[in-house]
Amino acid sequence: MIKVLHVSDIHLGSGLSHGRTNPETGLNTRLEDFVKSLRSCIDRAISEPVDLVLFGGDAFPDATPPPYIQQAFASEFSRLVQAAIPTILLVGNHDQHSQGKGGASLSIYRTLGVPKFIVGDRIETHHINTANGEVQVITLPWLTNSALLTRPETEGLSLEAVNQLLLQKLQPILEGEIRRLDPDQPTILLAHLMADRAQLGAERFLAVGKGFTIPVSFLIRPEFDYVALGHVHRHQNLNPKGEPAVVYPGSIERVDFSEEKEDKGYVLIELEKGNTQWQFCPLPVRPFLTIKVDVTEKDDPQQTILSAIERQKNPEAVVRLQYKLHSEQLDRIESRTLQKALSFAHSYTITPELVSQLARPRLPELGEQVALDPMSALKTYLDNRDDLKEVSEEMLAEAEKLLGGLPNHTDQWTFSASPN
Ligand SMILES: [Mn+2]
Repeated sequence: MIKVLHVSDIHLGSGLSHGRTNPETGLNTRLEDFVKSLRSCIDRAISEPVDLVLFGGDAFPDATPPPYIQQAFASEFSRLVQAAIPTILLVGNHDQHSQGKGGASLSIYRTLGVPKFIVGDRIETHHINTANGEVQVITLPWLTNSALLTRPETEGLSLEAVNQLLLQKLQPILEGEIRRLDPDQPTILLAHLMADRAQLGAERFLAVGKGFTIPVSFLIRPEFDYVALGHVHRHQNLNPKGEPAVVYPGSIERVDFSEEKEDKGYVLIELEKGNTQWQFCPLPVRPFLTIKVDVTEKDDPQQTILSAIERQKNPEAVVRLQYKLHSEQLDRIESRTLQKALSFAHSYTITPELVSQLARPRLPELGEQVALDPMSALKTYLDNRDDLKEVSEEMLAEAEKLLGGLPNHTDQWTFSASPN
């Protein structure tokens, strides 16, 4: 049996706005939190010890992190070098220059020839000799259009068509790797991708729909004993009822408030042909807390907010207070008092939202009796919005494009992953 630790989406240097400067170290406390989480993962890898560490990609927010952040990452991973634990660093979208190939922020590990370290920046099968036997790992880094397609091939195509084309190109390449596998050896696919059935965490906001989506059926193959994924920040297994497990460990710390309710951690795998087990190991990460109050109906809005804060006092938490009020309640809120009440928190933000008391009247042209096509409805709306006058032409043109590009069927996916 081969023990593997699978960790992903480290994003060291993200979410610094939720931290403050630690006077003792001069470092942002959120960076320290992320490093602490990473340290726990590496501690576990060494104490087990595992035979192999797989990093699923996205080391930093971008391909050119400042040196002190690079260093924080390197000092943790260098402990695996000392322990002689083989490690694969897969290249995610945040590790690439937007147009370039290769893992810009991770390629240094290959350049330096770090012993037993592999940088996965292409589709390739690695045969790794571990203390407990050999294991095969196919690396599938984040794919951009330019990795497999040329410009003339994609010109004028819709996003969906490019997606299909990319999959058609990827399939025979992956198939080629699979055919060359040794059927007796345990095998892992290590991939940074968006799978079609994944439930999104913060990645929805981090990657703004630039990439393409791969059907889970494409990844569920009897040749694989475990599919190690990176990219989506919410931990999940995309093949809960079958083999192999297709697992996103998720990010190791909360990158932003969209991850407030998610558990964070890494995955430990006991890899054995035909009998692979895995478990999610949670990390004790910093709590995020949203306090939402609607005081529009309250006689004492300030006290209502203060009581809501009082119920939630957790000095470890990153807190955001969001409250709704009417404009005439404004002078009954003292922001200093609110700030003082929140000063227990690790950090906090306050966002008031003014609720207008005049409900916007419906445009008579858009009443219930009138049936309009989407373009006429948008035009009517824009005709009534003087503030949008300057962009209305452009908006109409873009809307036309969007509507024109819509497929006339609801079945969005027709790709088949069957071997033939
Ligand atoms: Mn990613």
